[in-house]
Amino acid sequence: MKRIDLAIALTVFGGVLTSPVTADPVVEDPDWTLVRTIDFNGPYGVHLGPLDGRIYVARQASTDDGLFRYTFGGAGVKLCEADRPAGVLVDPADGDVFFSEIYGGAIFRYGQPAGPKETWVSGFHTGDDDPAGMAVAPANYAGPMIQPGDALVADRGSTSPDGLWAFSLESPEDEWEVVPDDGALVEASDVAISETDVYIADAAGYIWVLEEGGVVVELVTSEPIASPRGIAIDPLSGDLLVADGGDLRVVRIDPVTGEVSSVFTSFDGSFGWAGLDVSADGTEIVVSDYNGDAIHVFMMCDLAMFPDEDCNGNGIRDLCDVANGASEDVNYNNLPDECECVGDLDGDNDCDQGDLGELLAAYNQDDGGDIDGDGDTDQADLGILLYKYGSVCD
Ligand SMILES: [Ca+2]
Ligand SMILES: [Ca+2]
Ligand SMILES: [Ca+2]
Ligand SMILES: [Ca+2]
Repeated sequence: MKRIDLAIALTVFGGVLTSPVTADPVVEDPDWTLVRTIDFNGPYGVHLGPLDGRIYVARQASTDDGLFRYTFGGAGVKLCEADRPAGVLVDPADGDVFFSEIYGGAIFRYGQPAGPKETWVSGFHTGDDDPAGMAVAPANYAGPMIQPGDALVADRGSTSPDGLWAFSLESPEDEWEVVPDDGALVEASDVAISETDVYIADAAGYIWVLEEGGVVVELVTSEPIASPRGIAIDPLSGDLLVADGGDLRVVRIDPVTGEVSSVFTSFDGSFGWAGLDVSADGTEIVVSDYNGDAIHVFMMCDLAMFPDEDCNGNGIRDLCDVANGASEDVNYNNLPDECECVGDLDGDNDCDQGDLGELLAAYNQDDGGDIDGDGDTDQADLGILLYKYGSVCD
């Protein structure tokens, strides 16, 4: 694993400040590789976009708070300002981004592709709320209390009302209480939803399972989890992945037997709320190390599992090539650039004047010159084209 030198990319595309280098966590599960560590001041909630394969992260630090987006191989951009944001969720239906702000006690939507930030749920209980981690019920959800497509948010409510709330991703100010303040939750930080169950990470040392009527029952585990702060469901095994802020590790929990095993250990600092996510295909995990000022990206890189994902023939899964910096990916499509003709908008196998003309014709108009895959033609696309200008492809 190597750290990416972001300075080069930042010079070309603009970006965000980085912070000092931290110690790397230890990978305990041989299926996984730490492919990249992003130095990032104050990462809180993290989320892997199910549609665009990008990393969404909430910054909660002393300065420059906001919602950010990183590509696996590239630099980050700040999408919008936020005031001490916590959890992040991307709507799998349309890519809209939702994030919670704990002090104001509200949820906001950042519409794709370019915003703006809008208030989505302005209040839960009367009094101080602390909405944190969120999740959306999958299309085949058949568990208690909510319907497929409904979202849940954990309301930590440290010294004030807490609970679990549902809300709609389709219409604003459409929220309803699922677990009330007088329920068993103590410091609900994050939530995950399988096809059959809702699991709540409680930083006071519990994993809860939701039942009908808004009752929660503790999941008994083979060893204590000191402080669950982030939770996600491994789509490959159905296991729970939990960021344990007490013992600074990520564990796997079999939800049937309660058996616990370590996946990653020895993180540098404590986790924020909702600081863990796994991709929809189960082969990428991101973890935000809040006090360590780092976002860690883990992937399954064994080519035996991905025989069709080695376009550059180097024996390593291409996504890992991109993330660990072995291959450039200036157009952010997670495909090594040596396998494609970046900047060739007119399809004649080069990047030259003809391509520049197409880009300028679409500039600030439509996606006709969209090279970085964010649905528009703007300065970022022009920067990539100029970077590749004059190249001829095989
Ligand atoms: Ca490869
Ligand atoms: Ca590429
Ligand atoms: Ca061309
Ligand atoms: Ca673009």
